[in-house]
Amino acid sequence: MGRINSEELRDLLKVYFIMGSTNTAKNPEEVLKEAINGGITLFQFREKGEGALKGDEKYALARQLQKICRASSIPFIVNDDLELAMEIDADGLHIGQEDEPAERVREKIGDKILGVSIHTIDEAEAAIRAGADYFGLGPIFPTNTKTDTTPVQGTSLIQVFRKRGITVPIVGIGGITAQNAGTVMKAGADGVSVITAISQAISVTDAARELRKNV
Ligand code: 3NM
Repeated sequence: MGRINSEELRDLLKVYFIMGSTNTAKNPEEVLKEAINGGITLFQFREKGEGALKGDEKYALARQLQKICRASSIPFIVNDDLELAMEIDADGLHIGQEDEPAERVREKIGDKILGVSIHTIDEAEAAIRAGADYFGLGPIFPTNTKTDTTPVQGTSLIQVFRKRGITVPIVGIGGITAQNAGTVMKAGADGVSVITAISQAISVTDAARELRKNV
């Protein structure tokens, strides 16, 4: 199979929905199905925060959500849990700067998709050397979902990356909605990663559809 090529990945990153059980008051499986109906292109299982599931319960939810993704050919990425990603044969893993070093993760996951959260050019260059397939860059706008973020970056950092000649696929993250997604794309992102704008929407399907229209 080999590593995914950048062009295929750019298409997958357009509307990258991230969710764990703590991000919705509804049934996560139903939310994911509705989001897929609305047109999300990629999914990340991120089971974090107060009240997050652990152990067998976490694995069971991961398998359920993976099954839903598979039925619609949406790749399934696991956040920050290499063991889980390998155990269920996820399509990829997303890691932050505080997780296991990307080189080591790349060795362990083989050709699976590897996403790395980065905030500076130095981090980006190190992640490229380590074998990252795409970058998550944020927080672009203020967010209530993650409290330990670096300062809000706005869209200008994406432009800086592109001007420096960094061609790795990039998704913006943090406070992104259907209303501001267009500005993130215009700055040079290949897609947008969103939690709240989809997971807590009154109509999940409509929210995903609106985002898809605007990227
Ligand atoms: N990472 P929402 S911001 C998971 O800046 C995450 O790296 C961020 O959630 C980063 O779409 C963030 O609800 C939260 O704002 C994104």
